[in-house]
Amino acid sequence: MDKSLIRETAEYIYKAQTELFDIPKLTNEKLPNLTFDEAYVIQEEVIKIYEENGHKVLAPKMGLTSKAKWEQMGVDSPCYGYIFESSLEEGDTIKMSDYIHPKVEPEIGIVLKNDIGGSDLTVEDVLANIDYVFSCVEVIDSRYENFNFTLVDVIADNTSAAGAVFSKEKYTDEIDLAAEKVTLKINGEVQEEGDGTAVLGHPAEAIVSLAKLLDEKGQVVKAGQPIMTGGMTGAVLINEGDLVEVTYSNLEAITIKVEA
Ligand code: OOG
Ligand code: MG
Repeated sequence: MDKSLIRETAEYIYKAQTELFDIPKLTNEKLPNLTFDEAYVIQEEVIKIYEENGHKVLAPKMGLTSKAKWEQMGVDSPCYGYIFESSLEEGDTIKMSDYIHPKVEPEIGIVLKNDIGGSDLTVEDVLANIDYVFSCVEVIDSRYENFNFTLVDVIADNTSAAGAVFSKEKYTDEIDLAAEKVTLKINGEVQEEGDGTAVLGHPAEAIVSLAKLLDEKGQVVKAGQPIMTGGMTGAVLINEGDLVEVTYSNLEAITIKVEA
């Protein structure tokens, strides 16, 4: 793919992301033969455009790490994207007007105390290097019509990253993340339930997967970044007026009011 096509495609996605309109997935017509490596190159260019516009990368995030998500989205390979400092929603409200067609998904976040990486990293290595964990709700907002995409499309679109709400609590004591249970309620009704084993068997496995993907680019997973490990359940579309309540067995509950 030549440089001008990469830039043009990244600008197309950036415009959809920031001006809030949906677009057909790239593989429909624009780039039917888009490869995995090209998709990450487009994603990198999208991130670059955000940075040119004053946004600061906060952390990488993993996506499509659970069977619940694979079944819901029809894509069964983990992938990564990035969130920005500006992606973090302050307080306990979000606005529909900031999004195209947002969905929420409960996740577990991990912060490392040391940089770790390599293709032979293990869950034990990750566990030995955790600084703290936290609960989080990702607000995903695919730029593609009806959240319809293939793996390469969603990678180019920065894995539908849009917003996130983090718990205030940071847990430095050991918590069995695989056993951690979560319930997602909307307006008092249970929509989704899951646990940490849903995330590749253990949320730390998402960091292993991230390390492998980054290793191919000669990069490591950095200390200090709040990394979301991927939806533990299917994601749920939200609407104006909704009250989203996510409760965990040990981690802090997160409540979000959806405003206009
Ligand atoms: C892709 C984003 C996936 C997750 O946690 O699985 C993701 C999507 O479902 O739109 O962030
Ligand atoms: Mg997610």
